[in-house]
Amino acid sequence: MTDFTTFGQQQRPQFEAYLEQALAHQLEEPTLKKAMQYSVMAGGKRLRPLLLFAVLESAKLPIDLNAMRVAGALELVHSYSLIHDDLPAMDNDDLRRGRPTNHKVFGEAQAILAGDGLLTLAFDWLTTTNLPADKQVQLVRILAQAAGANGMVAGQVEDIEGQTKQLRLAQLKQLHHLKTGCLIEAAVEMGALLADLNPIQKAALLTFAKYYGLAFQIQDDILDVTSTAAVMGKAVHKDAIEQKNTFPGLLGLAGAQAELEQTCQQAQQALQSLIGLDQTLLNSFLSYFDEQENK
Ligand code: GRG
Repeated sequence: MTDFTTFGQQQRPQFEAYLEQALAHQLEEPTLKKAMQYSVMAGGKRLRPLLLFAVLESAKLPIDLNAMRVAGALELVHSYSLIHDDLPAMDNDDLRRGRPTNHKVFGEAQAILAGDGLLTLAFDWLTTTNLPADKQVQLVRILAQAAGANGMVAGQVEDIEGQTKQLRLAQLKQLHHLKTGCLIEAAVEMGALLADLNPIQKAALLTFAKYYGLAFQIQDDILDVTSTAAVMGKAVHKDAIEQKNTFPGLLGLAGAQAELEQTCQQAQQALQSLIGLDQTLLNSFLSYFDEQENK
């Protein structure tokens, strides 16, 4: 039986080798190439590709070159979103994954263009697999809807607007559903499409992804509080809890932890309703949250 950690260790090297050679082979303009490679090849968990691969694995299907390219498209969009999110006009972050952010290295204009290049390249990749044309079109539509104006971009808008007002819990959940959940759901939906799953299996997987994405965000907010407390002491811990528009801010730390647990249970229940697929690997993706809590 493979668990999330082992699966990640097995899959990341070949996926990253795929990304590296595809970018090296396809990109021409040297400055843009460096800036795009800098962010895509900067590590990260590769969570969205791993989710897509795990859906294939649950259906006992091979992770072939088509799957690599489709998962690659997801990772390109994710990388673009992080580059743009870090820009001075957005979160104004200097560090990402322990390294200077893209705009700190290449300048703001090149970072914007690197993001533009990655977003566009993702759709190029989706239309250059060996899959039938109708599947390619469906993949393009799933990714465009998840990443676009009714998905991740809308989430970013709500996030920016939320900086000046207090959100209610339902609004906070909606914001995160758009900002991070949609792309996580797209990863699972694209996997389901590649695996030719039936509508009932697809619906169960999408429900799993919905709760998984939410759990991911609740945990990110909890870790912000607990890691700040660990590094800076209790006073900052209190400040971090009181941050508005976070799960600990709205529910308190214990309340956010209870919400995380309940959300993980809902994700698990969705998997239990899956018929005809091996749910063990996807289920183990939930243990990631326990592992992070105990770090
Ligand atoms: C700029 C249109 C636009 C969108 C940006 C996804 C996003 C929207 C911003 C990310 C900001 C952020 C820190 C969100 C919290 C969720 C989170 C921890 C995202 C980072 O995704 P991971 O953890 O990143 O999968 P790695 O580094 O593992 O790839």
